[in-house]
Amino acid sequence: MPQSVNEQTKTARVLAASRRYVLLLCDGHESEWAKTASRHLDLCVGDIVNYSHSGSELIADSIVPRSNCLKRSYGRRSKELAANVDLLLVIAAPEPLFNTSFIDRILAAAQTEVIASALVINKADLSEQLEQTRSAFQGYTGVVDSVIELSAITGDNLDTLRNMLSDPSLYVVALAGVSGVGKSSLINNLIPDADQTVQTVSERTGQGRQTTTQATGYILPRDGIDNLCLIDLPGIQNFGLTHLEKAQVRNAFADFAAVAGDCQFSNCMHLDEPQCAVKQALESGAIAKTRYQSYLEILDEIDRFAQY
Ligand SMILES: Nc1nc2c(ncn2[C@@H]2O[C@H](COP(=O)(O)OP(=O)(O)OP(=O)(O)O)[C@@H](O)[C@H]2O)c(=O)[nH]1
Ligand SMILES: [Mg+2]
Ligand SMILES: [Zn+2]
Repeated sequence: MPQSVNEQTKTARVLAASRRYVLLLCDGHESEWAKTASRHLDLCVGDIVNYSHSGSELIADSIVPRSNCLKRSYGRRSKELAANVDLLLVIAAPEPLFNTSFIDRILAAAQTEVIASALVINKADLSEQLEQTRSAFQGYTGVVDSVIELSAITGDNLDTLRNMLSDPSLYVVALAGVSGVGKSSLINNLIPDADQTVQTVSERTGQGRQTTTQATGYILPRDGIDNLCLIDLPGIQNFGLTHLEKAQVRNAFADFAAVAGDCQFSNCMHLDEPQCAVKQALESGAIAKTRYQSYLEILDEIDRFAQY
């Protein structure tokens, strides 16, 4: 086997990225800061880079092609959130934090990039609020691969999540959710020394530690298999999708796509077309009204962006 190239170039996973520096997971366990070779090398958490040594410094030279990239956008600006994601965990919490607009948008972004997803309802210890919200999140069973309820504080049902994360086909799992749902609390529960990484990242970026402002990858050691990279994505208010085509949005709503074969027109956008199976599913309650509302809002946003 030819070894010459591999001896010079090593690859590493990006755990955190600031303008000119990236935190790399080298040799599967050591995290070290590296300088990016060029300001045009736009890296995000989850990326795999080729790196080399320059004196005492590490240099991130180039990017290994991504299998996918979770993005959001507003107008012409688009932001890459995480790359090479094997599973997206959408973290939610009972009312008043149950934000269907955010959930539907990030699920559409994931579906477009062919990223598997699960919905995790945290704060299940708040039983009264949980009861009030349960019917809303049960509407997601036809949308995501699984829906689980747990509590990062009491540890209730956390084993279900641990089992899910012990799947050896997973290398990168991203956690996303609006601010306050408990993403960092969950990561701290799964990885007791996660706090130390936060310290390293905030020293470099000069940012505070309370609310997560930078996407950060944490390493979850696993028995007998490769470590898992868990990405804590910052709480996001406006999850824009103006980088998508309308037809992509239509295809990204998995519950709509499941019935759309029965629409009269194969290219039905489920708006004013006759004999639309999605509209019928909406009327019968098989598809949640909030899902359809999110869909209309995303299409409307793309229209408004196209006009200006
Ligand atoms: N009752 C209850 N409270 C929780 C639970 N998990 C987290 N919290 C609380 O919810 C608040 C927010 O938790 P964080 O982990 O900081 O939330 P986050 O999603 O990381 O928020 P951002 O970093 O702002 O995006 C904290 O006060 C936690 O103590 C839970 O399972 N039950
Ligand atoms: Mg956080
Ligand atoms: Zn239709």
